[in-house]
Amino acid sequence: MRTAKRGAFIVLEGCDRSGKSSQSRLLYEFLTSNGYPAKHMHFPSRTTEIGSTINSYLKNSKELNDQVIHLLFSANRWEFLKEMQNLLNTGTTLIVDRYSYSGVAYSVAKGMDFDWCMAPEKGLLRPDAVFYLKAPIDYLIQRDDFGRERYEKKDFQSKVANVFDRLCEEQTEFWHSIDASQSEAVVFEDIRLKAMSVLNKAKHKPLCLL
Ligand code: Z5A
Ligand code: MG
Repeated sequence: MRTAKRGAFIVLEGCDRSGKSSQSRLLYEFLTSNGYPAKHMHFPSRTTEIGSTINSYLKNSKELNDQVIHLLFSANRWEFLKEMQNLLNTGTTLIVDRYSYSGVAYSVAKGMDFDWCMAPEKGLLRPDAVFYLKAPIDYLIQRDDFGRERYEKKDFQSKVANVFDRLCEEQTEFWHSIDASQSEAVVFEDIRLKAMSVLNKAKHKPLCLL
């Protein structure tokens, strides 16, 4: 893979309502307004055929077994692999709202095997950094709109948080835990500083695979 001045691959992960979409948007806007080529992406991408099936499942209008929906979430990321690779290799930084780790966390929280859940992610791009937005579930469930979709239940979210905690503890070289209970501006300042360091380091590093 090319190594010259590529863009950085930054992922935001965390439980529902932890602020991933708000913070990834702020980071994207900060980068583009300061002259850094960047693209903001979100998984699941509900725009493809696979994404539309995932949307129906999340909105409780379609039933699928746990293995099938797990593989569809993964397939949805595979749909974008080439595009992501091309963008990174031509110098665009990707700010991605949820990725493979959400895939693993939500399925493992249902009781599925960790290694089985990780297997279909193998061969996708590995992020340069994962910003894990962490806050107590009791606090997050008070934020707007919690409870509308399938997984938005307190006990389930606590199980999801346990998996994210485990991933963060095991992958300290590129996971960064961020205190998401602070104000939006304080959280963003933390993310912005960390992101700039990631951008500088990623420039000359080869892209790695999961
Ligand atoms: N899922 C899966 O199972 N497998 C997979 O592989 C993938 C996903 C990729 C949909 O995801 C579901 O898909 C999700 C996981 C599963 N589970 N559920 N349900 P989604 O990303 O489409 O979900 P979403 O509804 O767009 O986002 P979210 O995670 O629920 O929220 P968020 O993006 O983390 O938060 P936000 O939208 O930025 O903020 C939420 C609210 O809090 C909003 O009113 C903000 O103004 C407020 N907020 C944000 N930050 C703050 C601070 N710092 N202080 C106070 N208030 C704040
Ligand atoms: Mg969101």
